[in-house]
Amino acid sequence: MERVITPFPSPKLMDLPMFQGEHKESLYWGTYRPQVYLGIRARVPQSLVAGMMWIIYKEGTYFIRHVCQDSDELKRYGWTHHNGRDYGHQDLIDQDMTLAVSFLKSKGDYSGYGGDWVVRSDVQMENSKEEGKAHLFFYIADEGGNALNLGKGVMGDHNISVLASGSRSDVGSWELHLKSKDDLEVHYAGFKTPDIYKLSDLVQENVAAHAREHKNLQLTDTSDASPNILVFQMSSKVPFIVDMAFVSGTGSDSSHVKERVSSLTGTLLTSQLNEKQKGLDDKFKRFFSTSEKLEFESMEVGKAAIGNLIGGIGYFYGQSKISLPTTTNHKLGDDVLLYWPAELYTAVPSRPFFPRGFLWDEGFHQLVIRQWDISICLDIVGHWLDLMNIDGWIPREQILGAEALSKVPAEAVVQHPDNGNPPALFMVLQDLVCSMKKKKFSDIEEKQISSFLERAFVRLDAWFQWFNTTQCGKAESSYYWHGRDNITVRQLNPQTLTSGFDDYPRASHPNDEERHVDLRCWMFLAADSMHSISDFLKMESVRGEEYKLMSKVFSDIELLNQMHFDNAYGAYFDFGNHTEKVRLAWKLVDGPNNILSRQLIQEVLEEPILRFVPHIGYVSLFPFIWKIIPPQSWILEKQLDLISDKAILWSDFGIRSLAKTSSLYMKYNTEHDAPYWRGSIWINMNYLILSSLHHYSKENGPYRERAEMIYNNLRDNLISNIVKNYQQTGYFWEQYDQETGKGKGARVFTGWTSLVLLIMAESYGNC
Ligand code: 6A9
Repeated sequence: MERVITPFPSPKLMDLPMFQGEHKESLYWGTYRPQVYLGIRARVPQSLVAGMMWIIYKEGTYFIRHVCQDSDELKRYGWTHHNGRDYGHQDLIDQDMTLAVSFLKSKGDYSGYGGDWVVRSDVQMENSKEEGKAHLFFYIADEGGNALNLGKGVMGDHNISVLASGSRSDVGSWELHLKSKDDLEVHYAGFKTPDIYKLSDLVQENVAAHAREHKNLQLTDTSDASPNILVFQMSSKVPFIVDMAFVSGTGSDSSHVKERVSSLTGTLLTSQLNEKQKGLDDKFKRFFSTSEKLEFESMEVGKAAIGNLIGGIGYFYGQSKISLPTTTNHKLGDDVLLYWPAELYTAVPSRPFFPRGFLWDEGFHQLVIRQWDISICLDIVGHWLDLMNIDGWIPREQILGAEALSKVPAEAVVQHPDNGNPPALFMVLQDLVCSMKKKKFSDIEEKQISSFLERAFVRLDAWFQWFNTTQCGKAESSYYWHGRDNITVRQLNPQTLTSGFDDYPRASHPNDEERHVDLRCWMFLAADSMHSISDFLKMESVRGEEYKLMSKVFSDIELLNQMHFDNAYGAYFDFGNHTEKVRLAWKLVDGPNNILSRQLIQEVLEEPILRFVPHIGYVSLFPFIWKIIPPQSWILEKQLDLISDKAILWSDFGIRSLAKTSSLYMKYNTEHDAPYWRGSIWINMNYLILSSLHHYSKENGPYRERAEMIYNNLRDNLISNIVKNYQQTGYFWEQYDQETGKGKGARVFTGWTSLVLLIMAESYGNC
């Protein structure tokens, strides 16, 4: 077998006892399909999956809603509340229809493995159309292809509520029940197909075919034998409420089913939901003692931030596509390998745009999640570390399974084993060690975290070594993100996707002389974390000592300054083969079949030389961000100058990714690639900058007060702008415009933008 697809040969974290038994069962079912507006599944490769659709009437046409799509233009949706375990609430506002959806899980004496769950949908409409009718669809599908049985409740008889039933090896016999006080018309269709992700189209076609003949919206049964998907349509005058209850383990003691269903639905459900909601609010108050300064509205936005991040957690299963390393000889078309089939439980950056795992994003997500539920945090980090191959590499973007694949353009699917991505998970691990030292965890939690770290150690060590050997630079203790394109003439400045900062300007002419200051600082974080972990675990190993030394080297200010500090600017820079005199110009270029075409081509007006790359922005703040600069140093003052200067990095809405003074500020990288990390405000980096300002505002020194003042202003700016955008648009955004404060890029970006909650709570994990 090729090395790149060989798993790291040490016991898996997910096999630890702490992740078995009750823990595993308690997280079995969940809203683990963030890619659809409502999707439920179990954390198992071939699960039973459930989900919801509805029909909306817009500009003379009917549309089926199912997969989260920005083009659906919902006014608002997302989990305003979710505890990651047994309760969630989401409001979806589509045209004049409001769908309030609650999810609740409960494990009773007679439940099968993983317990029972219910989805309540409460449908309201402002101005009724088509006689005020609404159409909801609820489906249940077996990924394993097992046939499902139709229940008698499809006839709409309120006394018989079972819609579907079946049996599986994991949960035993199960039944899906529908309960509603309202007068519902129920229709159904069964389908047999392994491509569950194509269900929107199947339902759309089915309904449309019927509508053409009969002029009404109604699902018609297909003649598929032994269907593995059953779709139920419930139509009624609005307003109406539907409870869909899933009970398992029904085979052994069917006499209790009726009772169980009624305790999960109707008024009994209402009171359970109220109780859960109250429990969640209480926990929120206990966990995030946000300062009194905050208004009630901001708190609600903070709650939605964590609700969405946690409600967006997904479970994925599949095989990544990996390209063979460039050193291997291979035939064309032979160059893509499949990683081993793997499970991933992870939060996601954005449900409509990027509903899948991203390595460095996850480090930021876990800063929030670890405060809410440490077991969920460790479970997620464990899944990620188990994705490591024998070389210590973890693929950056996880596109697992047909459903995930269907959302990504072919050219973006393949992961390259030479490509890194910041080891941001160390931020969480270091934070955990630090909190343990301060005795912030219970004894049981501390035991679990310790055994987690003990087992993780070899993997983390290998991860560090992967960076240390594959991403090192020519000069001693220098590093650079390998894999930049040094042939292309199409980009103004060749991208560095690996760094996470995509188009942030680096040396104009990539070569092996490059030194990237952000990566060197990530190495510091990694070495420093490894040192604290080995120290905490009292490992008398040589490795521990080595990490201590390395972290000293990486934080040696003299050495750092020699390699990255530009005295003239008073700033830290990348180093490399560079010229500032590069632009894009239209040129006639020879294309296929000797056809000339006009294209935007990079034009270099001056020979590049080895020098500092003079762009001030997020990358140049890394030594400040990791608190390497001594509090007494004049360099700290310089950093504060750069940060607080309106003509450079400061804006009323947060710190810009790239200085206004940079030659590439807000520049397109190609004709179509708009600036991304070339000016706009990103919340993950603003959080780290705040964290550092907070640190320096507590350290004695000549700049303490100034740091404090900047800290307070920046924090206020960030909170008020994110809250304002949330209130105006109903969404969290991927970035915020540095001139207007307006959210931009992907909306429903509930990944690292949710750090706004920690900003509100002034929680920076500084030890
Ligand atoms: C390409 C698009 C319909 C870009 O948040 C995830 C990442 C960050 O890790 C990275 O730092 N985002 C940032 O620069 C989004 C990346 C999306 C790439 C997907 C295919 C198809 O989507």
